Amino acid sequence: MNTPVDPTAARADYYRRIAASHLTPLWESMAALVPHAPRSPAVAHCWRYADLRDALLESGTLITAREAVRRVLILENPGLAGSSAITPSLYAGLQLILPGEIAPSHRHTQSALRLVVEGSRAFTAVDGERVTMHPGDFIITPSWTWHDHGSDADGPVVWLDGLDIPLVRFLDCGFAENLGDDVQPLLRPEGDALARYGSGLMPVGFVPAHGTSPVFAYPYARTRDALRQLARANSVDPHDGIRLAFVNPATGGPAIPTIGTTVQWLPAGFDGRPRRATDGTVFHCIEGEGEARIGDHVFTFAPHDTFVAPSWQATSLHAARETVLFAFSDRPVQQALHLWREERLA
Ligand code: 1HN
Repeated sequence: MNTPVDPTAARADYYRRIAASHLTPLWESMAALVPHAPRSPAVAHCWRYADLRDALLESGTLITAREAVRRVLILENPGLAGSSAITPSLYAGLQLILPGEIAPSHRHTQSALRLVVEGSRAFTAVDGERVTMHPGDFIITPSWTWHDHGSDADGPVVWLDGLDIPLVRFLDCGFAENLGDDVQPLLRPEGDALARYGSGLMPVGFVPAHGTSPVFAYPYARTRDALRQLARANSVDPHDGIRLAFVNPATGGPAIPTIGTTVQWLPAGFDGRPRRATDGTVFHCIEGEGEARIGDHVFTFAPHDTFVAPSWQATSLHAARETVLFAFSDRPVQQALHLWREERLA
């Protein structure tokens, strides 16, 4: 009689032998590879500005913007330690610039967005045009455009950066270069892009140079006016309040091809219904205060706080006061690939 084979031991021995040839058995990992529904390694988290502001300002005593190139504290998802990512596809950070500093000009294939958090009269130059920053302004650096930052402010200026760094890393398509000079030459006066492309008008025969919105700065004053006007219409979505997407006026599509960006207004006392979607989303409170319920987590948020809702975790928003939230996600990428899903819950 042969000794019966212990299948567990035989398999373990087999896995060890094939591993030497860089082979692994699909049947051991199939369920994890093809889950029934998204099980994001990212976790819900809230970064409270009041808790981190001192540390951010302290970075200004330790390194200059020039030496750092970009003086940023990365908002790293606790579930994605070591990845510099806030969701599996997106990066976020808080950038500090002090009076008189320069963050030198460079370009990269990663797209970037800025949402100004505090301080006025810092500026960024993008592709030959400068824009002065004010709190709540939404500013875009399209893929492969020169950009540098500076500050004429008399105090610190901070903004939230969002980039598609993890996505570009995943696709192995990143390129970057330095201009060599600190600042790029300015080719147009400030305000040119907004007048030319962002006033419900468009140059006759305009041919876009790239997929990103030619309006590279969306001033908060205009955004806030639009929300103020719409708030009077009394048609508030039970899940989203009044939620508008920043768009490329040349296409009607997203302002940034790889990053969906929205602003939403919630009335005082708003008790939002939960929804979940496959695009893990970063929220930033511009005004107001409230509570975000994300999966099993509950976070209270106040102005300048940033929180993240991972893919497919039910999320509801509740406003103690009139509230404005900015948000960004990889939704345009998922939609282009026909992968995006949403569920609106009761
Ligand atoms: C970058 O260029 C900026 O231009 C901010 O402000 C953050 C993170 C990684 C790589 C490039 C900026 C960045 C970045």
